[in-house]
Amino acid sequence: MQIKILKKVLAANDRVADDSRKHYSDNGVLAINLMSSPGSGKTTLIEKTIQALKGKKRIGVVEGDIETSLDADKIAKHGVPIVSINTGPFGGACHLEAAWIRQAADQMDLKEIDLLFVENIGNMVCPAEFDTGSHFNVAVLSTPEGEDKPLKYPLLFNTSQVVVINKCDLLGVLDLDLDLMKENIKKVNPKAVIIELSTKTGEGLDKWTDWLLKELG
Ligand SMILES: Nc1nc2c(ncn2[C@@H]2O[C@H](COP(=O)(O)OP(=O)(O)OP(=O)(O)O)[C@@H](O)[C@H]2O)c(=O)[nH]1
Ligand SMILES: [Mg+2]
Repeated sequence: MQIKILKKVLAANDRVADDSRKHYSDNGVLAINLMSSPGSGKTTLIEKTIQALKGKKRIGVVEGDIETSLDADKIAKHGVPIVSINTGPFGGACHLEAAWIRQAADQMDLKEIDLLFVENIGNMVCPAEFDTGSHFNVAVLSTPEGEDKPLKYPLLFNTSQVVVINKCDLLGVLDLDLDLMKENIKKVNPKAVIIELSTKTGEGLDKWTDWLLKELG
């Protein structure tokens, strides 16, 4: 019975997601869903991308968090359209559904943006189960999290077209085997585009913005 209900929820979400994807495309918006464990650097990556693409591309953000407007406040300082979704008052869901994101996006003038970032709720499990209606899923994996995470949380990595390895500035002080981390990503998703960067130093950020600009056309 529970399985049947979950299947229904996912099927309903998939329908909204497909409709939203078309809606974003029709309005000339590329939607990117960022997923990761808490603290890998999703918000920082969005902030640095806004700064890097200033004057070139117009960015809007849907910020997902269980509680607080802390991330939304950080993004708002950059003067871009931002709508925050807190799931705490509605049972504290650990993921975002396509319909909630669509409601948030509908509060923006989509004609005024080129790129919509969705920052999903920080965890490596639930967000990967729900199609958000975005065009691309991006997993952010930071170096201190360890080489094994792609193997332990495969769904996140095989539903993501891009994996950003963040906090590469820390490689010198960690015992991380970066080659093994990349091997493990490829094991669960051979087609994944892997981008190594540090939002702190800015190294590698151009590879990320180049990928975005290519997809934006
Ligand atoms: N050293 C280093 N620190 C970083 C880097 N990127 C982000 N951080 C730091 O990591 C911490 C968490 O970054 P956030 O951007 O808040 O992470 P998040 O994924 O948005 O976290 P949640 O929204 O809680 O899931 C902050 O203190 C950032 O300053 C990086 O490339 N190098
Ligand atoms: Mg964040």
